[in-house]
Amino acid sequence: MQTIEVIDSHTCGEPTRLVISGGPDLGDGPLEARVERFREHFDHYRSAIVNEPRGSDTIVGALLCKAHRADCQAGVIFFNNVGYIGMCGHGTIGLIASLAHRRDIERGDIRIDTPVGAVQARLHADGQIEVDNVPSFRRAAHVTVTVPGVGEVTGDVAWGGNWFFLVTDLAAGDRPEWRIAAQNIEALTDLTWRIRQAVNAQGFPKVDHVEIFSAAPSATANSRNFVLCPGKAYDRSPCGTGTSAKLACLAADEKLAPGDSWIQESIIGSRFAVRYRWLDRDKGEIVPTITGTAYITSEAHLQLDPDDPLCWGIRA
Ligand code: PYC
Repeated sequence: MQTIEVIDSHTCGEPTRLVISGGPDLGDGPLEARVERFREHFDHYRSAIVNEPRGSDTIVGALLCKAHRADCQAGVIFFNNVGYIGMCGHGTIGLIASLAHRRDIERGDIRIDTPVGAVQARLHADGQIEVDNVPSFRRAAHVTVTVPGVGEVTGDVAWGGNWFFLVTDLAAGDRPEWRIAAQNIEALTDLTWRIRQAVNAQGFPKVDHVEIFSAAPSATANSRNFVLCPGKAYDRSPCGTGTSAKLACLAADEKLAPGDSWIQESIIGSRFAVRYRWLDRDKGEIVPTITGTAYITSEAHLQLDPDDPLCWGIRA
């Protein structure tokens, strides 16, 4: 019987399953090469760890690895129900909380290697975790796509560690079912899935997350969002990489000054506080900082029984 040691946590409601030991041996080298090895030769581990019957469509897996970059103390590869993602904001907060829970790290700074760059995390005494994300930028502004059954939708394409299409307030017209509210999750999932297909077909094949924004119901947050992840699950958290992409757009439009706080609320009402600094103003590149908290939900040893016909998970 093979076992995989994991720590489960949630960040603003979005789960992370950190693999401590028993995961695939991806060898050494840059993390971008190791994630390709994972995809090509060990994808059954991804499915065993996050898919049913041990997991669910919502769980983001995080394989703890040795760093390749000399200035990093640890490395991580993130994955979900359908594949691999570059960076993950809620997942990094979950990783730090889990390492602190194991007493592997103390309060202070830790630099983490990922397949899309290094990120700097800080664990504070009150449990708050800050993550300086990878450089983020807007690739294209005001892109209009024709979405079957919906009509024309205009949004921005931006990078925040993953590729996003960001749309503001589709319910402003006469479509109350697209209001960003928990009772509309099914309609919002269908809408954002259609938008993603249209965006992919109409010039941006790499976009794998779609994010819709509106004003927040309370004056204590700047915005509420609904984020569709690549495997059709919605993000319960405000999405760290998505909010980084949003900050890049706000910075480019001069709607938020460097250092000013932005409170991003998720569809379930959970929140990240975020800010940015310019990295290269001419190129529109910012460094976003995401602040949030994660809670440990379990420590477990996943059992991989060779007699179990669903040992490697139910694959879509
Ligand atoms: O927090 O960056 C994030 C994220 C990506 C997918 C789910 N959460």
